[in-house]
Amino acid sequence: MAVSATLRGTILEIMVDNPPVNALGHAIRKSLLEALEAGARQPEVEAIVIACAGRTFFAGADISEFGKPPLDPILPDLCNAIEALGTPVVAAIHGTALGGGLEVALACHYRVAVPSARLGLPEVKLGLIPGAGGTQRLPRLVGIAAATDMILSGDPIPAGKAAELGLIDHVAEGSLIEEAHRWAQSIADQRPLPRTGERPTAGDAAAIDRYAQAHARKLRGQTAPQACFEALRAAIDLPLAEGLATERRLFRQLVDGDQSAALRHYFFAERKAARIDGLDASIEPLPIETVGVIGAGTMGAGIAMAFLSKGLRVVLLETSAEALDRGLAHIRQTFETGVAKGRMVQDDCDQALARLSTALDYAALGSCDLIIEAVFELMTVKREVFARIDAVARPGAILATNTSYLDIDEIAAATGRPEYVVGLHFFSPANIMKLLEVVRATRTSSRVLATAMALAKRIGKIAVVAGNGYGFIGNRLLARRRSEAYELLLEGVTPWDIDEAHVGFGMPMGPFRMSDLAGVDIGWHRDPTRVENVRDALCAAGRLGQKVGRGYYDYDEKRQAAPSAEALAIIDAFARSQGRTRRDVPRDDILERTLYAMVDEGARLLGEGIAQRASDIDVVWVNGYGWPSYLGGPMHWAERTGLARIVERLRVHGMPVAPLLAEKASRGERFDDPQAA
Ligand code: 3H9
Repeated sequence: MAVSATLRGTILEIMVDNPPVNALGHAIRKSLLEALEAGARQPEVEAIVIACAGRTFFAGADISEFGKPPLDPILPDLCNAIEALGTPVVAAIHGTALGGGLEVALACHYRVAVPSARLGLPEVKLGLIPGAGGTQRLPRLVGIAAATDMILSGDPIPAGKAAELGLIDHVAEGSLIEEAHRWAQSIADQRPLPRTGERPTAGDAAAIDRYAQAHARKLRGQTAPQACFEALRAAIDLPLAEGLATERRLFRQLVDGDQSAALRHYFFAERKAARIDGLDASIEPLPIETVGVIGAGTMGAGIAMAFLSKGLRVVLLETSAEALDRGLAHIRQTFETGVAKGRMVQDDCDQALARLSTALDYAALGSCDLIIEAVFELMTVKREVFARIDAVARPGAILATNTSYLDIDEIAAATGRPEYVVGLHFFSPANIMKLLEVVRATRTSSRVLATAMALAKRIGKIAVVAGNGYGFIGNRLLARRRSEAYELLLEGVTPWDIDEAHVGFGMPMGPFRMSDLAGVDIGWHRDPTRVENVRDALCAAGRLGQKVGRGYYDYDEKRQAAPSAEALAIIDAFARSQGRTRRDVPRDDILERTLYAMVDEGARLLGEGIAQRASDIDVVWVNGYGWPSYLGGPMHWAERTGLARIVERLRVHGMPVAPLLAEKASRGERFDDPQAA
């Protein structure tokens, strides 16, 4: 039985057991309501405790039910029914009380939680507002300012903070169930029951306006935050019943909209990315405790920090003491800033630094379980480094490369153990960015792959498996977008027009601002006499990007970008040297050509088996390249746009169409369905 009721003395304990996270699907809602109503009818029941079995209290509504017709009792009705009961109800919370789970708890008359519990309303991250009373009950309990923070950020708060805010009544230091029972007993005869309707909302709309102003940039383009603001205003202005009706109306609009569909797609996509098709799930990962990192530049230091902060030991190797000192100083400063900003406690910082050792000699890597190189992106250099690692690494150690484009089979061939070689493509700054492309080379063993995935999870990364092909998943799409953007430049479109179109679409930055920031010379052959594309022309003129104050844009001392006449002249001269003539490009074509090209490239990745599934490509672009999550990632967005339309427009533009894309479009099929098993 997923919902069971046990009478202990005069307290009825309702226990819900719906693994893995006690989502409030239809069957649970129905049984829970029946159990509550039956309990309230029993004269001997003085109070009711609702608790959950397994690892967590309710993690919210069942997300997979959204987009389908709602089934009674819907969650708002269940919550209203709980609050209306004449018998006091106590929520006993452990793990996470999220979304609809917290809303059930808010509808209860009292809340008891263990210190490790976390409480939150993450609906905004799914493109929704809390839809079962959260926007009305939470502000009436904790005030408008705290409720605005919780609802708009979507981030959960710990039990201690929740107790301070009055969101929970008692922190259970001992056994949750026992303390919840005692608490229930202690309040059993208190009347009137503390119900939401009787409470005014503390605070005023100024807190909402302040939040909206402070986060305007982050919330740009999204529908759910605006609806959250409106619902919160209703909590100030309207009586409870009307506020709840406003919330329901807004929730319905959002749940049927494109943005929530995209964010829900993304939620499942991220979880599905962890699965490797055809890999035996029972394979035990290899134990990894000590990681060797070669190269202490920005990337190497970032990778070292990613491991250090999650409890692993790191041996950092460089070719000179100066380079090591620079890397060490960078690591120390980053950790100390983390402490100063409250992201890390001093003790953890000290321990992380204590787990770090440095070396100038490869022999020091001999005891490492995993060795990862972050050296210069050149095949000859990588192969030389791998041959040296191979000579010192212990048998069974994993040898990883952080290359972003190079052929890993070729790198692996420099060793005598290609089955132990894998790509671990971190994104910069590696201590912050969540994405990790795990690249499976031809001979990478299943166990090494399984170890890489497990390790990624351990250090808090979202790992996506890619096959060994130029640029893997992320950079391959990036390269395709870039080459189409270069084409547009040659036809006379300015870099700023292209950037503006992408920012208007929802990207944090356009391709040319991004190139300036990363360095226009990334991947440049460094021969100023060899000018084969726009990038070469700019580099030859010393326009290497923001670091030198000039790239596609000119930068002032405050790093403010201004369109550069000189860059435009260089592009123009290069276009003429190629015999290209300017033409009028309609604004809509900018996005069509650059983004549809990416979709086409994504379809090629699927066709070649470099990406396992379309949703993996979405996870890479949302996490690594700032594709707005509310547009679901390029492949989901393509499906919403219509694959047939994309194919038609690619043909109009005279651009190639991948066979898989043409096939899916002509059959009216999707790429794949991340909710499917
Ligand atoms: C809501 O409540 C709306 C209401 O306001 C109004 C309604 C009218 N539903 O993340 P994990 C699955 S909106 C369905 O790997 P963890 C998940 O797909 C909801 N499935 O575990 C995965 O399946 P699989 C607001 C769900 O320990 C498995 O459970 N709530 C749901 O790393 C394990 O998940 C949220 O947004 C769900 N609600 O993290 C909370 N949740 O194994 C969403 C999980 O097949 N959930 N699954 O891949 C989470 O944030 C995390 O799952 C949680 C556990 C922190 C709870």
